[in-house]
Amino acid sequence: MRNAAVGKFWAIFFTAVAVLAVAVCVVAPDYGWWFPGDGRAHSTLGQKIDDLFYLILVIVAVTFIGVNAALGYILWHGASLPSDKKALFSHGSHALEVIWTIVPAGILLFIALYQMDVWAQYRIKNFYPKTMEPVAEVTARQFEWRIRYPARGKKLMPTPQPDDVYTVNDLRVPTGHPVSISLRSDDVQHSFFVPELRVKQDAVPGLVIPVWWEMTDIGSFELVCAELCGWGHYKMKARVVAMSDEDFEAWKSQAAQEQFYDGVSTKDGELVSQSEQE
Ligand SMILES: [Cu+2]
Repeated sequence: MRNAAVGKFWAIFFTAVAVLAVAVCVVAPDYGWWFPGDGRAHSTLGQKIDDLFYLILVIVAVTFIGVNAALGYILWHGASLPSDKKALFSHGSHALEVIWTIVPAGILLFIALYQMDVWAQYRIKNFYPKTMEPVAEVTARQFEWRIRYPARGKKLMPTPQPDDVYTVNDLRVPTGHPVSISLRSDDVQHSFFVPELRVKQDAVPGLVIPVWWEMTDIGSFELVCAELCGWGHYKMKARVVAMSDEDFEAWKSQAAQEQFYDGVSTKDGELVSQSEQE
């Protein structure tokens, strides 16, 4: 015996769940629920990656709404039938099977081709920006990020130089033009992940991997390790600090001065020890 009221309740219930899911998705970008930080990508390529995400989301949403509308209709229709009416038995439909195989295959092929441009810019050297400033070498190790910068006005060399500037867990980069880092690992496999830039790259022992991006905003962004690399994996938290060109250069001078300070400095031509300064 069919109970029409119960049947209609479920029809409404399942439709309401789908409507709620769609509503949550519609407001999600405004609340920053999709993406980390304030919900915006802070790199140029990151914004293109987000566009791809939203494109796929729209395709999925249209499918979801279609499927749930059909489900709701069938539940409601079934509940409304007279209780002595027999159910219709179907062995399936060949034509339908073919359609719902070909259409998703076509959509997947479209996505695969459509995203190739962004993928190439992200990963293939020939498609990297022509003017790209190598700012630092970033070495992942258990359990921190060691960063080596060339001295102010100098180029980053593949091997350490006497006047290089070093930091730990503090990656400074200029904003508004493409920059790159050389990513290495000292021990095991790590992963360089800056969620707010949509940048993620494995650090592989023995390889020097260039990673580039272009900051769109000044600010401080979380850098984490995204590859379980040992007991202290969770500790590999650092910052990427995006600065203006002038601030970046000034910071570099300052950092070099602090690094090479030997406890004695000259003031009016005299040697002054650190304790005599304030
Ligand atoms: Cu790690």
